[in-house]
Amino acid sequence: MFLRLFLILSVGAILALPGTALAQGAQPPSSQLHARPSLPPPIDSSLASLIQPSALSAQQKATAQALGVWAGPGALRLVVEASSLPELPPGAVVEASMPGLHQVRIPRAQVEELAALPGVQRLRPPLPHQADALSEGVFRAGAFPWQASGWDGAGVRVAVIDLGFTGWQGLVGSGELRNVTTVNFRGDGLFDTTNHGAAVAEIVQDMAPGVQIYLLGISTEVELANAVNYARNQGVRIIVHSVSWFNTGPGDGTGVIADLVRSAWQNGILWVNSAGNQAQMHYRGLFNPGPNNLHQFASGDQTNSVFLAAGATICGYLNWDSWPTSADDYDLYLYRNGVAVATSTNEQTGTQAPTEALCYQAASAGTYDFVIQRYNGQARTLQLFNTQATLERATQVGSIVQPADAIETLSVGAAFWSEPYLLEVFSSQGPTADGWLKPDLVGYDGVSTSTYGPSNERPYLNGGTGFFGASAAAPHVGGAAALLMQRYPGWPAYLVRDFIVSNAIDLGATGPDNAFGYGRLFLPLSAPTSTPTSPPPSPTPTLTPTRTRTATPTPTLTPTVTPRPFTATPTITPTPSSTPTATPSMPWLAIRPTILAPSFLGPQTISVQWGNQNSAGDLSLRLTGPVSFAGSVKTQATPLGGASGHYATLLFTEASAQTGAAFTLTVDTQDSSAIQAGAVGRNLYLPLLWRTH
Ligand SMILES: [Ca+2]
Ligand SMILES: [Ca+2]
Ligand SMILES: [Ca+2]
Repeated sequence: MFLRLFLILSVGAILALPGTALAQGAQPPSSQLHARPSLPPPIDSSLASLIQPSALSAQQKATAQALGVWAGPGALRLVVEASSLPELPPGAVVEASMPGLHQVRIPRAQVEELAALPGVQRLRPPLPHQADALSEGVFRAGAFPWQASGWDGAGVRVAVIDLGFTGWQGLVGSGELRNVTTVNFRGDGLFDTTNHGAAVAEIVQDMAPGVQIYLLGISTEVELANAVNYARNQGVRIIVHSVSWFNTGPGDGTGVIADLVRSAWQNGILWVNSAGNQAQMHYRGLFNPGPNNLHQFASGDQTNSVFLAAGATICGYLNWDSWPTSADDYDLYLYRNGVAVATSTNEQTGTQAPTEALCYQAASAGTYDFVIQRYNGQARTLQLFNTQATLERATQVGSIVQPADAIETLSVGAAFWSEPYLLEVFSSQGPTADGWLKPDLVGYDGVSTSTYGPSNERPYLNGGTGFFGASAAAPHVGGAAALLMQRYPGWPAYLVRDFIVSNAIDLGATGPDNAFGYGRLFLPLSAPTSTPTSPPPSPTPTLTPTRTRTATPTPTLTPTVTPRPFTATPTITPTPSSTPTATPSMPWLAIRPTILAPSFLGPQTISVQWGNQNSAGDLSLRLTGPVSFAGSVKTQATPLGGASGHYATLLFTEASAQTGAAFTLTVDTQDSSAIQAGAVGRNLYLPLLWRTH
């Protein structure tokens, strides 16, 4: 009741403003210098030049549009203030009403007649508003020149798969969202559990206003799988999933969620995922036994503490590196003042996943302590995520979430949208558990949306407002991909991905790094001079270890911003059409680097992967620079053996090598060639040159 009263008062205050407000510092207008238009008293003066019967000039039309009253050359759309609406002049139409206010479309020549009717208190434009809350990232990403050139993603289908879309109808009504199809895959039927997905979708359409957008609601991995199937059958080419999953795999691109990414990739879909906001809410370390078999997060410290507000709900997710099933048994506890307030003590006897998970709502404000105990088994590398608070001992390295760890995923970290594009402190970082570069690049956050409000141009740590998190960054990249798919309709997903990654603008440490990936999103308008460089990530199932789980872990997920309670009932509008996209069949060849941070002192594993190759002949590798294969040789050759596959070998830095010395690795098959540049003591670069013979 109080809220309703407040809203009424607020509207009243806004209604009173136009007649009384004066810009600070402005001088009051002089009636002697500016004659007032002679209008019937109910008519707002801004309408004076628009209600004459002759044709409007271009300038007057623009004025009418800016006022929000344009309803075609001969008519205006006005708000009538009247307790009850009298019988209207011929040609006038009531479009909508609420108590005391009526929206009317009326021929311009009849406005004065309407104003003279009994009971009409005022005729005016709608209250001032701006149609689009446009993400600042659209400019930073270079998308405006694309849009101006006609590349707006038209014809490209993009699915935002998220936990909820509260407010999406309003966004359609205000034009923030267009060409929308909604389908809810949630078993609970709720579509409005959070407005997170609506904000994500807004950014996709800021970047690519012409796309056809699918809002697909999910809350479990089963529903996610259904949503991905649906998207594939609809001919969706881009999935934007700003959701972090935990305890679904070891962080090496395997697991149930990564498998969904892979199946989408094999069907030609580019999957753009937020890297996660976990950099300060992640710990990784080898089990170091202390008293009572408790893990020592540091020498003598068996607690990893967080501060919680009263009523805050925290979840902790522990896993260790004995996937997919484990006989090593660890348990997770949350303590308060030496007393366990939440526990997760599942048995791991060889057939269960190596995971524990607990959630707890803090009864009082204060310090809470995560504690990990080894119940049984070997020392393992432990990984602990939480959803709520900065850890006393956080590990930024490797804080990437799932499925952003999969090579097929285009994984997007968060940089603030304004120069100098600082990495957000919470933006999850690579490498993956098996050492690959992640994220692939960073997008923009802290941006304005209708859903989360405008940016105040401050970063998160400085009281920023707007849409923060990797969740905001990912849809900038998804929208960028749509622009490319429209402009280059023949490009398979991996070429689109490659263009985006190879045109990112480097940030942070020189070259690709595990904080910014390849840098920040930017789309140069100039067409590429040749087929884009560098290879696709591996789409071949042979690269994925076969997993035979006897127990299914329970994945848990959180949106990467805090959800809000749902406020309305869901609406479902499925669309039946279907144009699946073919799987790319071009021959490809990729060199996967091990991430050699902080310095490349060798030996280091290099992996070569290929697909769609003529299987005859050899895979040939050769090196230049102060780097050798085993036996101090510069070349290797091995039979390819199949149309797809992979091969791994070791690189050694020669004793004479100077830090920074350049080297290259070239790999050839009959069909393809890949060249990788690197420098001793620095991270390797993903392949920079690639061609198909
Ligand atoms: Ca501690
Ligand atoms: Ca256990
Ligand atoms: Ca960099």
